Amino acid sequence: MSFRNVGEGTEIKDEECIVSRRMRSRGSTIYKITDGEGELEFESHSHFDAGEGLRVSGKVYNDRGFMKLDVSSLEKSEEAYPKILEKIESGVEIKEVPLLASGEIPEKLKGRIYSCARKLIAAKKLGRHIILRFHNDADGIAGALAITKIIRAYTSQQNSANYTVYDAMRDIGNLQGEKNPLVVLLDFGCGAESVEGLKILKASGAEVMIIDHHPNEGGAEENSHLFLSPWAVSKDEGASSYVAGYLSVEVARACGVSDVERLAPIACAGDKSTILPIDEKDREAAIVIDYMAAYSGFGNKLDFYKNALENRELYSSVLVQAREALDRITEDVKASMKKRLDGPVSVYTVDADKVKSKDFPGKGKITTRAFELAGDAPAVVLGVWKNGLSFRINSGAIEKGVHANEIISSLKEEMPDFIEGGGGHARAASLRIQEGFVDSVVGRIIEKVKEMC
Ligand SMILES: [Mn+2]
Repeated sequence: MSFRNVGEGTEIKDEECIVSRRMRSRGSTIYKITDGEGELEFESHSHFDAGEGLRVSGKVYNDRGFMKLDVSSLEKSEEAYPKILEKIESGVEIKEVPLLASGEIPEKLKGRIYSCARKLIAAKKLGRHIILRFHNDADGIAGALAITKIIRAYTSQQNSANYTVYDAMRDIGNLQGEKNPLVVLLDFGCGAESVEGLKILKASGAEVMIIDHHPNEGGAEENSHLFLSPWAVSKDEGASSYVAGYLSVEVARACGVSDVERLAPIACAGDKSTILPIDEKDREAAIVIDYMAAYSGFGNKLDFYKNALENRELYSSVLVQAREALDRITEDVKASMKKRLDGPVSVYTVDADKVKSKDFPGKGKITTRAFELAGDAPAVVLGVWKNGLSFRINSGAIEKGVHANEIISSLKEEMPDFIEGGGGHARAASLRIQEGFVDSVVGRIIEKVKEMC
């Protein structure tokens, strides 16, 4: 007997269900239970967790308009949870609106977008405990703003592109006692350095959703339950341009969330993607978010950004500061920029340590400024500092086969003693290098570019 069709006096016999909510009331607790189709309530002095699977029998009665169950028998059931979750997810109605971006990749991603939408709506219905970790830039933050229009989650800013073992341990610690939690990683988690952390997180029993556009260096799909990434359906170097914030907006739209579209071009502006038309307002919002993210620590909650986008005075003040900071570095960037290779693909370096900047713009943005100054001819721009470097590669060089992620993986093999880590996209990526060895790595990159074209 489905919970949906019950009336007063209906007998329920050994039905599997999940506790979707717990409410205290007059000395006892009211539990809301769902069988995936309908809901009932029962009162009990015993303790059950939200997300717990049960097998119940009893008789339905009407308590001032609420259908309640007078329980005659009740036992915990491990098998109930996956079955009912599946039932709820497949019953979620998806809003099939045309995607914002056109092309083969988003079309191929539709199924994955809908699966994420189903997962999130069902999680909301079941009151699942959700952790949402988002990358600390305009793309990750715009994406998180879109996802939190669907669900309520414990949000946490991730100031690194990798999901480390340390991150996994912290999440598992925070998830102690939560039944069937869901962890969403947004705009990070696809790098080779995330694999170990992901394996541990998944082994803990948490369900893992990754929404990311960084090249999948292996392990992200196998070590998650839902993987929304352009790299799942394409090997094309341009796949990265379907940024995480854009994908999140599509998930929110499939859930029927309105007023979320605006976040997609902001994410694109932040990550320099051209899959959607971008106007000045989007660029401004991306700068404001990036500036705030650079000055805010790990674990920052999302409301901070939401408020800034809604508070005009704060918004314009941050915008002025951010623009001034970006303008201020231009002279320093010009002065410390050198052409290191003149050829079919040129290589420039800029010494980011010689550019006066505190936390914003960071090393990546300093490299981007140099990249903008390098012109349109095929070029690789390397921002270098004492223990790392950042790549920016333009379309001309990409067409000639120079891809940062490929250079990085071969460097990791050739120079494992100096290269401490790194990764990224074909056009933008970064490396951590042992202090004192940056020059030799730059020398090797220049040789590689020479060999490639
Ligand atoms: Mn991104």
